[in-house]
Amino acid sequence: MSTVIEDLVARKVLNSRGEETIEVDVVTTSSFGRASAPSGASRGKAEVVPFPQGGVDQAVRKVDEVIAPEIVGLNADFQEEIDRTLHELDGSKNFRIIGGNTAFAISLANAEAAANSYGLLLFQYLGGYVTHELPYPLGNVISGGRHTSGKTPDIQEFLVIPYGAESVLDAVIANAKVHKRIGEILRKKDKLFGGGRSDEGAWIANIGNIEALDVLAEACEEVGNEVGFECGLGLDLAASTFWNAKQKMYVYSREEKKRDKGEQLDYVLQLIKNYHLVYVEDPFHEEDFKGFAEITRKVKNCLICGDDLFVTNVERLNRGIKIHAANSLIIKVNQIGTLTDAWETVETAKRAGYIPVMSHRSGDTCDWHIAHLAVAFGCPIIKTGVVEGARIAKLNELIRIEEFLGERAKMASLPIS
Ligand code: 2PG
Ligand code: MG
Repeated sequence: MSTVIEDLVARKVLNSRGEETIEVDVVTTSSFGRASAPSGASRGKAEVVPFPQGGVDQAVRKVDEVIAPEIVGLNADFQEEIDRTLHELDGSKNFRIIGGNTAFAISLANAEAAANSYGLLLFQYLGGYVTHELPYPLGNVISGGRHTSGKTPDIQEFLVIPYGAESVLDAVIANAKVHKRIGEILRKKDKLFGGGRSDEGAWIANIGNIEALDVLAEACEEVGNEVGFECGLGLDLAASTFWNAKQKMYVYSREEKKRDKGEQLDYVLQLIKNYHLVYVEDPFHEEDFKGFAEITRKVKNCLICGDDLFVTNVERLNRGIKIHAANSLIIKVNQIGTLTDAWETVETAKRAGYIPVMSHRSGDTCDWHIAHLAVAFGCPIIKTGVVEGARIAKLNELIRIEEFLGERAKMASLPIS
């Protein structure tokens, strides 16, 4: 059989922040697959543990000494079996023994190896022949919060989603135009603006939350008029990062303002209304399921997305579904460890009418697999930045997938307008 695994090779590589991470090759009789793990800066508390004690070195050692002997000889076709084996070898509930990033890289490299063994692209192999819907790229254009330092907005990400575009290529180009336009506006506004960018390639500027939204709105409107379709506005508040549990307050240091739960709700609702936001991620801290339910009840035409809230974990998602907390969720495979786990979460989300958003991490590599996963898993949105090498790698791959699908390619439908 050409899909039998003959070798498993792990190595240390770097991510876009220059941090060490793990890359894995899965070698089958006839082909091979390679994947490397990204890493978050604003990680949810309930995420799996990225690396074992001893870091990447220890993870590589575990692959060589413990994991490879068990995986070699298995068939890459059986993704579930591979992923189950990873869980069994780890034995903990949160991958703290082998590391979630180790599991992630093996799981994904295995799927890629199987696809390559059949001469298929990953999205075709995972999604099947009928797969033809493409996601809208959602990208960060102004950074704040934990993704920056100094005098920047408290809100972590100011996002654009060109939901009126008719193709991935048009959408990706529109996002890049918005990014560029924002750079020009910031330069005009502030003579001291140095053109700095965050890990995700979004601008870092000495502005407040509202100013940043004004700049984003101006750029989206101008570019929207130029390209002839709607470029919507979004936010990732990453509210856990400025929630003070002792004081029970959201602490906006830039604004020098504190907001309790009720004030936070009013504030975000006001922003949604004033700026016609179509996407809001993590408006409350990661344990406030009720807050998510309340805001979801009160909005129309806006995705309320849970990232730190759900951490791609099906149990946490089910807890949210029960009370209608959020209507969308971030899918970061390395938050949960394996492809099988992530797929189960996506399926559960779709059954409950939640919109899954396939996502990069702030520290990422030029690994482009999430472009394939977004298409294969039927995620109508992919969140992967606008510029910067690791983001462009994924966007360019999406453009190639669109070309590959040709006439059959169709943009996904989104419940926003
Ligand atoms: C987020 C992500 C990516 P991180 O909060 O959505 O933008 O950040 O990878 O740092 O968790
Ligand atoms: Mg987030």
